[in-house]
Amino acid sequence: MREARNVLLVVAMALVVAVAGAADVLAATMVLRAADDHPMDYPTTQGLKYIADRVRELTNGRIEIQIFPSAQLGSETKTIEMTQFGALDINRVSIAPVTQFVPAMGVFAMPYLFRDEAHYWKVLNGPIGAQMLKELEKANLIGLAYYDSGARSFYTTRKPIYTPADLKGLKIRVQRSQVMMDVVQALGATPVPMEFEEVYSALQTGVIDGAENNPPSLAISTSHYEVTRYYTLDEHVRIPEVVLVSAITWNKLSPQDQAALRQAAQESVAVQRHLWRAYEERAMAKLRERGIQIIVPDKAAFQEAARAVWEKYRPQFGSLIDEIVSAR
Ligand code: GTR
Repeated sequence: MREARNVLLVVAMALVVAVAGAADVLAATMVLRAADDHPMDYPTTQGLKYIADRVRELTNGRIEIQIFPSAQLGSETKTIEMTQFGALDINRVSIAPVTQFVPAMGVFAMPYLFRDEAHYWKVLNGPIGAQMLKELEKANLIGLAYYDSGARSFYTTRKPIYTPADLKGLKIRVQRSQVMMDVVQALGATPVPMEFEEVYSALQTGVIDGAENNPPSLAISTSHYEVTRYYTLDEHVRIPEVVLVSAITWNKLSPQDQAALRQAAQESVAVQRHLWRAYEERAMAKLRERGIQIIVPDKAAFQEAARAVWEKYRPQFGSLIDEIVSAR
């Protein structure tokens, strides 16, 4: 009798342990939400997709990342705020709107700062890039990786732009960023800050005369090209994209899971950059096909006009501008 009771007890205990174990596994499954304002097949969103797949693999399925493309969760400004207070876990955004919350990041929006793509990656992958990611922490954001965003150039609906003088009197949409307002103003236009999602109808209805962006954003992510006639490749800024994690989410992760997320994000850079190159070519081909007039201006006059922005920001950014320029 006593033996039978003992056996029962052992079986009951084993059951309790098994159920607790299963609950443990269940409790450890975490779903993180990630946002991007581009469609699912865009290079940045595909970067997030790589992160999701790799994190699932590295954590044996304990961390599941759901991706919300096409600004489904809101504009960049709104999603950055959500990331700050933990309502969103992961967010891929342009650094321009981030400057509203982390002004130091504005150094990357200095016009004609990077000589070329090699210089850009040298800086982002070096100590300055790391220092800037650290700055994000002051705003409750963890920066995991930079993505390529090429160079931004002006596109207009009614008037071709050959020199900064042609921009005079034109209303040009800018991202929500004081630095970008200053850049576009220094180049001669009247900046109109607006979220990305509002630009198409503003171009169509003539609320603005143009905007500025890289070729894939103009020709593939959006249909802005449908209401655009001229694209002037003045390439005034090369603002990186960044993958952010909410510090609130970050602090809930074990060191191993943080490392998995970091590793996945770092690996995703090569994927994003590879796709980016193809998208730039595809975008330019599409613009030509659609009969958008592509203007290759003499950049010297644009560079000259843009100097005013460097001077304005030198007191704020200190030697950082020169350090970036001299990085080799
Ligand atoms: C794109 C960037 C988007 C968004 C957009 C804009 O280049 O990838 O995230 O910032 O520009 O102009 O709003």
